[in-house]
Amino acid sequence: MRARVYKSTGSWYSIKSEEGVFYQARIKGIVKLDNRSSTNPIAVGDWVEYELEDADQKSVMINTILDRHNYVARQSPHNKRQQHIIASNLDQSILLATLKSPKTSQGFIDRFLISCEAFHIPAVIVFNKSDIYGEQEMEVYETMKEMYEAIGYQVFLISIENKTGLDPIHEVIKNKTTLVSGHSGVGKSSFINYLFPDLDINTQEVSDWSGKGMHTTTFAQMYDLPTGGSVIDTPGMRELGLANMDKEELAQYFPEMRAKMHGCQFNNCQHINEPGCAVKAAVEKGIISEARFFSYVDLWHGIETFKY
Ligand SMILES: Nc1nc2c(ncn2[C@@H]2O[C@H](COP(=O)(O)OP(=O)(O)O)[C@@H](O)[C@H]2O)c(=O)[nH]1
Ligand SMILES: [Mg+2]
Ligand SMILES: [Zn+2]
Repeated sequence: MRARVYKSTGSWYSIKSEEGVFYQARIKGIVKLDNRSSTNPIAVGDWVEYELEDADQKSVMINTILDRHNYVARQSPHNKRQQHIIASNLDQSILLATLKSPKTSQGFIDRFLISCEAFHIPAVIVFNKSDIYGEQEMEVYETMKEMYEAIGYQVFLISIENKTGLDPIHEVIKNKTTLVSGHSGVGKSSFINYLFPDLDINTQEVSDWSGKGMHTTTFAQMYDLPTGGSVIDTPGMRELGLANMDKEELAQYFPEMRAKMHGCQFNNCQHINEPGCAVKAAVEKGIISEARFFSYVDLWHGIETFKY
């Protein structure tokens, strides 16, 4: 019997069967693991096979993980070679960004887009908090919109506070599995609360019971939309990692560079200093945005050349 994973705490999983029934499930002894370098065997979004262990259906066991179409992962903080799968089987990822309180940098947006390209997940950029944007922020927004749309990304402007700009977002997420990401403070929880008002998720950080520290859950969770489709909330996630990316592959994840690099004189051109570089020629002609190219150069220098 097949089900999809809606929540994973590492020790138990909330799964929804194809008949629409939710179960709390555990992993049976040996589960086929196709991703051995991962710290977590089962992630939100996974399709699994399960069995009911006893007649009263209290004990549900997952025995197989079906192949993932795609997934997003971040590097394990404990072991650089291991990755932690955040979510799988995604149709797209929405990056919530803001141009004020807090300001999302272009570098952050580009790193996110590159990760999505590397994970084969279409990305959508949604700028929130339009209600507090002045003339200057609106100019930045227009520039960014033009720049990202020119290379194939959808860009939207919303205010969750004022409930403006949200109709196109409903169209974008309808009947799809969407991962929501973004910096802390951009309105992810507010967005989830807007979509699912019955959930009453806390906005901002909440103190834990001891009152000593700030506690936020880091478990990703999937919610079904009334219009069809589902949304995955990842409370603890700041950014997707560029884990294990080689310098040589980086340019591939810039769609506008990908479109030009076949014209470079050297087929191993890194588009930094090489003669006959079609990418740099396109930057000089204004066909490729200079700001995006600077992001590339920055990231390229940041990737360690040392390989395991
Ligand atoms: N002005 C304004 N504030 C917003 C908007 N959306 C969310 N906020 C506020 O931004 C703060 C952070 O929101 P939250 O949803 O907790 O962000 P998260 O950290 O991404 O989950 C809260 O005080 C929200 O009320 C918006 O559209 N406009
Ligand atoms: Mg939040
Ligand atoms: Zn080149």
